[in-house]
Amino acid sequence: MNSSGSATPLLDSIDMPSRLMSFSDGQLVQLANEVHKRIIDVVSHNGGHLAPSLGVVELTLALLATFDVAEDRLIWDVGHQAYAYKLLTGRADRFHTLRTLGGISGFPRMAESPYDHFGVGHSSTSISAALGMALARDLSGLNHHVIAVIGDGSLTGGEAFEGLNLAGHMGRRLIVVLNDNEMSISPNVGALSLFLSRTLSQRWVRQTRREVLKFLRSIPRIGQKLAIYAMRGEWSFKSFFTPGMLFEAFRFNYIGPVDGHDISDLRRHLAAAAAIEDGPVLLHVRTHKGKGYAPAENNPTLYHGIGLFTPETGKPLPSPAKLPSFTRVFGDTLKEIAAHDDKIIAITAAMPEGTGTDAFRVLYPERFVDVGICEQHAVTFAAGLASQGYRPVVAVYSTFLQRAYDQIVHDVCLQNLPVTFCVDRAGLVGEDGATHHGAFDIAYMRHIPNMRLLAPRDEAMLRHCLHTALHLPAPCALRYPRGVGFGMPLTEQLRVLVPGQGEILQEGEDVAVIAAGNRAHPSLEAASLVEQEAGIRAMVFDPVWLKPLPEAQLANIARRFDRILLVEEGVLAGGFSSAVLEFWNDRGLLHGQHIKRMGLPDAFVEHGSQLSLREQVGLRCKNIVEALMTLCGC
Ligand SMILES: Cc1ncc(C[n+]2csc(CCOP(=O)(O)OP(=O)(O)O)c2C)c(N)n1
Repeated sequence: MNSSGSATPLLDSIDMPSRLMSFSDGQLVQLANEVHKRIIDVVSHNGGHLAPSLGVVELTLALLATFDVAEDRLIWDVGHQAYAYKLLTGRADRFHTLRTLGGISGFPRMAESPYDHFGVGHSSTSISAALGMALARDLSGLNHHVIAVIGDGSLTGGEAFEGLNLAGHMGRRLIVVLNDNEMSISPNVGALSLFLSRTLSQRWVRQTRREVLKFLRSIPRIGQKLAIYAMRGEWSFKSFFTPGMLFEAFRFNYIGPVDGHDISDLRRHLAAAAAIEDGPVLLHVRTHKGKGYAPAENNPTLYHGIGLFTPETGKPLPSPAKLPSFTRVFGDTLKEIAAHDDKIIAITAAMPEGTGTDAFRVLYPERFVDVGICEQHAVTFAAGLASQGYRPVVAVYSTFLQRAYDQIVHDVCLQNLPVTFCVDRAGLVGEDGATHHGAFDIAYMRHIPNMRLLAPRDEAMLRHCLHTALHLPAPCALRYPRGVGFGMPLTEQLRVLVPGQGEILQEGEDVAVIAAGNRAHPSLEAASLVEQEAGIRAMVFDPVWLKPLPEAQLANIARRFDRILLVEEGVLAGGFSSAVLEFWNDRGLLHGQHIKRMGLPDAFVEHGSQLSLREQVGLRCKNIVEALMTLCGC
């Protein structure tokens, strides 16, 4: 703490990011320490992407000391590493609200700050967006820099290569900073990651370079000239043996690798990159994920996205919930089923821990595939396996599966291949916000021919749904939410559910509640509350299958009830209740019933706790109670 009483005096003094351009390297080092502290402090209270953000503090400072982001455009890939950037671009006073309802977002958002030049959250988009901005700049006769910062994990996504490919072809002035920490959320995978980490050969390159120059200089008369000629070609020589070779093939100038924690070196190399006028340049920066905070450095996967923890020790705070998460139940059930079926292959797109397939990886390494951050590829790869008699299980978050829509249609469903999609984080995910909610999966899958869609209401049903999906000779998706289950026993013998057959959870005469997936239990609770409070007897029906719909049971409900409530945690537009209304309409079953639909609005829901967001959109038990009361005229 200094005499002003602040533990972060330099950080507090920054009113605009361009201030950093006049800082000495020493000041930037001090600032980096302050930024580290603030990030650790706030993330320990709010949770968030700690290790990625700590790993790029020095890089962020060097970027802001080199480029004027009031003019220059800076695009962070994924954007989970942009906490230091947020702190230094006018958001230090609000940084404590990170990821909370009404607070600042965990990802760059154009609506949040003029310094957030592009909204992100899903990976591998930065080069494409930056290239678009570079072309716009040139067409507008402007002269600013455009910089994309992309991690080595995000570089495994195909779109990144589509960007590199076009950038090399167009030859526009563009800077791509590759933040290479050899990690995705888990250690990075694929041939590319092996290629990028050719550290041994670099040492060899330096040694060889010295020896070659020594030899050339020793040649009488022409030796010195030859050495100069060779040095001119140094970058290409070096890049021939290092990762530069790859980027030069894409017609990028390549600089690096550079130590991503050495601020003065970074400044020098960023300035060199900025000076390159002819075409795109890739600056290869090596960083250590979690840098400066031992717990995160030692376990970057755990601290990639962490909940609350004690800053002094790094120890995660015990979560109040003792129940297993849907993710864990899925992972355990998959292991259980796979023990008797060696055709099952688990596939993840860079999220073994997040999807609960990490334990499967340990048991069946030869039947587990992490494809990298490439959901499209994961789906077609699974289709290939399924076409050869295997039973691929693609475990993926709802929001990321959006990317693979065409692959689901064209490669899986059109050929009716038995790929099982385990769609985690369906519904509201909470603090990660608008880029991460699983709002659209029902709407983007229910209209695809041959697709089956299951929505387990709790963790016990999740087990049966997975078992059922793996018995179907067809594509099937099951969607389940983020978070813990409802405390259901998990010992029941696995059963195969009958397609298109829902379950009446409670009988009633006054009103029917049709509640999909994780809204079934809150609906049951609401039904018991309205009975206690107003004597209303509500029937509660869980459709289980969102496709094929439980048509006979739904038809029966439409005939029996004048008041019907439909509840789902997905967008109303084109979602489950839309499907039910279409069905009732097409069968002539609508006869003036009072029907109310509850679901996600036609608007992007922002960030906050799951509870606060359910409150905001009106999907909590108490909202269901209110809706039932209103429907029944109470
Ligand atoms: C399309 C998509 N799939 C999955 C994710 C989840 N995800 C967020 S960050 C990340 C790893 C990114 O690795 P890298 O780009 O190397 O950045 P680092 O965290 O190592 O700094 C993944 C898989 C995502 N954001 N987008």
